[in-house]
Amino acid sequence: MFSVLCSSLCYVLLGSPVLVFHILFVYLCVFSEMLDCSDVMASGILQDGVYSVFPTHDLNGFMVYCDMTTDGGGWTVIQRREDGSVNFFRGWEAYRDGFGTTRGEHWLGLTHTHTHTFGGFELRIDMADFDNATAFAHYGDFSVGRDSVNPEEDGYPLNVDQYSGTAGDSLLKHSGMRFTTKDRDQDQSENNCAAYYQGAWWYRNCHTSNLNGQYLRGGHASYADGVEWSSWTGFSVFHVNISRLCSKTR
Ligand SMILES: [Ca+2]
Repeated sequence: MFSVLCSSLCYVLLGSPVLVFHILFVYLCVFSEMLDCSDVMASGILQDGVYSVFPTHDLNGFMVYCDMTTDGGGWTVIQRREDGSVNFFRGWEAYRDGFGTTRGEHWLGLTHTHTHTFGGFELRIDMADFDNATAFAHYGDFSVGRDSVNPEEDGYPLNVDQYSGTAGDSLLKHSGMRFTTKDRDQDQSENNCAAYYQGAWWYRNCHTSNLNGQYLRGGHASYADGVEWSSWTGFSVFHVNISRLCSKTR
């Protein structure tokens, strides 16, 4: 009875029940697309891999690597270093748009990370050294450019809070900072921290972590310009072999 009534009403309002069906179908399709890896997991997909996600503020969507096994799964990988195969010493446009390969070393990109972490997200950073020792840092609150009307103009500022983990905190001092690359200095140093420390990060003056720094393959004599997480690695004794930043809906 309801469907008959609805069809009649729709027909009167819009002139064609076919058009109504079409609108309803499109609506369901748009809203059944996955917002992030948590959403992919909630749909019953439990395998690590590359999936399309469509965050609320990015209806075109993009491909991400989802980790469905670590710490409950549902993690979207934002950054991965593991073998030094990809050059991370790049400029603003590369860090804004992303680079590398989703299944290997890559940076998801500041724009995608911004749209993807728009609601309440958490951040997990997993690291390993060259002796296969591992450590992690978890932040219960994470976003990039959350309060920005124009996030690129604002420099995609980082927000992190609520640390826990085994690696120690090396990121809270970067909270509130804008992103600096070798060709866009937005840090609080008189130098360009990205050029000085061979990376790209939410530098202050300059850093306690530098996970986009040079892949130096072990110990290094140079100061703080490798893949660094100072509360775990120090700055020059050895550097991080594997690093991975992941985010998940809170
Ligand atoms: Ca500066």
